[in-house]
Amino acid sequence: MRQKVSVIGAGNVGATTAQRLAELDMFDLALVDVVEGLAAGKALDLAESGPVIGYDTRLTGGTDYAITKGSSIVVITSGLARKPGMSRDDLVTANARIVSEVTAEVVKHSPDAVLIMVTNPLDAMTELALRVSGLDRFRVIGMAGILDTARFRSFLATELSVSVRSVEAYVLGGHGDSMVPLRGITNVAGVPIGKLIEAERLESIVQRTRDGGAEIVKLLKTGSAYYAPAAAAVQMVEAIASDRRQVFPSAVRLQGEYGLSGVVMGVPVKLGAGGVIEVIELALTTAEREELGRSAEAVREVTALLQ
Ligand code: TXD
Repeated sequence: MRQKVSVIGAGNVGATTAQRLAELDMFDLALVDVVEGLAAGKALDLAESGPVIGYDTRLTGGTDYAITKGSSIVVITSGLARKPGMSRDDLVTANARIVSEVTAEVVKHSPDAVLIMVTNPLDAMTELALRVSGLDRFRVIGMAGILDTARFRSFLATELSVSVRSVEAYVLGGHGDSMVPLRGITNVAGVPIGKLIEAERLESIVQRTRDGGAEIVKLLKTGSAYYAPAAAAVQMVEAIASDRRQVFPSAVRLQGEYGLSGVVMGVPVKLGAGGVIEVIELALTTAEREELGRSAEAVREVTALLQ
């Protein structure tokens, strides 16, 4: 029997995630959205793509969480996306209501699921889902670090005219303006990035990474990025479902790691069966450690709005 994966929210990120998952031909999929007909229609459309692409993924869509019963992984994308001029944090009140309601329904039908959170503000919504679900901190994981790191890697690859595959980097911290690209360990085929790009230029690439989401919101005008976010969420699903034990930056609640506690933010984690297997502690420079501390403060401020 195939593992069941559910995607909540059949909007841009949710539907694109479902499409990529369907094409993997590994899972049974359920797609839920509050808008009548939206998830059912997209699930049917995706099922009808199977004969052309060549997959047998069984897809169900609807508004009733009964279709998600027995999921081993649930990706939560439901909520409002940013409009031009809005910060991710502006979404907190509206999305908190949606994420609480959705998380409660999800765990009622799949008490043993691993939850991958996507809704913004990401770190606060992951904290909220932890509280509502009562699940272990290693089973409720936020997707942002893979995306932020992918943006950084893609800008560096373009700058140096080298394959994205040869650029190694990590972006840690909160998913917001305070995110922390680790300049110290970023390298191209082992050569430190500081030896390849002069400091001022590197800082402008770091800043473009921080503004990567806003750059796309400004271009699209009616919504935010979804191809790269969906690709990142699917990479997490695959690593967990196949117990790959691959290390990715992801948001988890810290309990002493990196000297921080009681705050959800992006750190490198080993993803495998059951979610996070361990948090990896990288050796950071003093400046990076300070930046991470400041990022934790920024996340705490937004998370405090939840009460
Ligand atoms: O890095 C990241 N984590 C992110 C986060 C990258 C990209 C997008 N990010 C956030 O994900 C974004 O700021 C939003 O908060 C979510 C979803 O973004 P998306 O672009 O998919 O938004 P859409 O297209 O508006 O889709 C949201 C769907 C839409 O179909 C709504 O009808 C549905 O969510 N929705 C609900 N579904 C179920 N239940 C409830 N209550 C509900 N409310 C809205």
